[in-house]
Amino acid sequence: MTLVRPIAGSARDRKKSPDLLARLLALGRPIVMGVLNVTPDSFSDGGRFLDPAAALDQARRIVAEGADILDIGAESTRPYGGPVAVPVAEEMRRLARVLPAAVALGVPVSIDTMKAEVAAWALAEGAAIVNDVWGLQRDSELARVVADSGVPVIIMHNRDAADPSIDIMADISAFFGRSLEIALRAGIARQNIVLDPGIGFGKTAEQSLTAIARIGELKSFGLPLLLGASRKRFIDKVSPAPPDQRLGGSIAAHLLAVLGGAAIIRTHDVAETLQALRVAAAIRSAR
Ligand code: HH2
Repeated sequence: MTLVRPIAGSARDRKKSPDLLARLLALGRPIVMGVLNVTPDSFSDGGRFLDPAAALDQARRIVAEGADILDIGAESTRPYGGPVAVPVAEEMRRLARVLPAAVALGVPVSIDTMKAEVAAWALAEGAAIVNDVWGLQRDSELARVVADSGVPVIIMHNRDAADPSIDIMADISAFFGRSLEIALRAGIARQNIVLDPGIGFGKTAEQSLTAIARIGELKSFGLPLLLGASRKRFIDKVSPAPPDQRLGGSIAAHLLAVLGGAAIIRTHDVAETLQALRVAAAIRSAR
């Protein structure tokens, strides 16, 4: 099987919906992105969905539960362990076993990768969004791949190491400024950019809490905001629990993020998150 295909004739030619992000945001409610990790080592579900049949079952479940976007990652970003680099061919091998069938489920698929080659291949296979946990700052080719295919991109804040002494909101803003310069210079349309403060990435637990509490300040960029607090370690710091028992904390964080201005929520627990969002919206409109 050839895993690496040239971009010409595939990603460029395949029809991408130029207004995908606008259409999602026009739903007028928070957008829910369900997480599928086809990895052996993800911090909360590593190994559970490495088997293609289990991965597809989970993809179907995420879609059936009502996710607006299916986010598939084949390399753990390992927010708490330092990334174990996965070679391009291995990342694509893991994805190849699930991506076509996942795309066929009919929900836009975002590809969680920091590598241009993987992104180009996944876009050619039908992925519709690129989710880069290094905000286009790790692989210098990734911005061009995104620009050429005209798809939305999620720019997430990240740091090599947490530094408790810094002003995390200033650091996030400066990082977004650099990423936006890279994106716009490469020709990515502003209306295709989503910003994400990167909960748990290069941040202390306190800084993750701050980033959620002050997410509203990031509205000054005039771009939609995404937040992914699902099962993350800051929850354990506040209320000790292993990753698979952090649903309550995840939902609390996501509701507050939406109140603060987040438009998209990235979660492992789609049904519960949607229920919480719906109830919160109903209560707000009953005032
Ligand atoms: N978090 C993780 C991975 N990708 N992408 C965005 N945009 N925002 C996030 O907060 C984010 C992300 C980490 O979570 P998970 O995918 O469950 O773990 P792992 O990277 O270990 O597979």
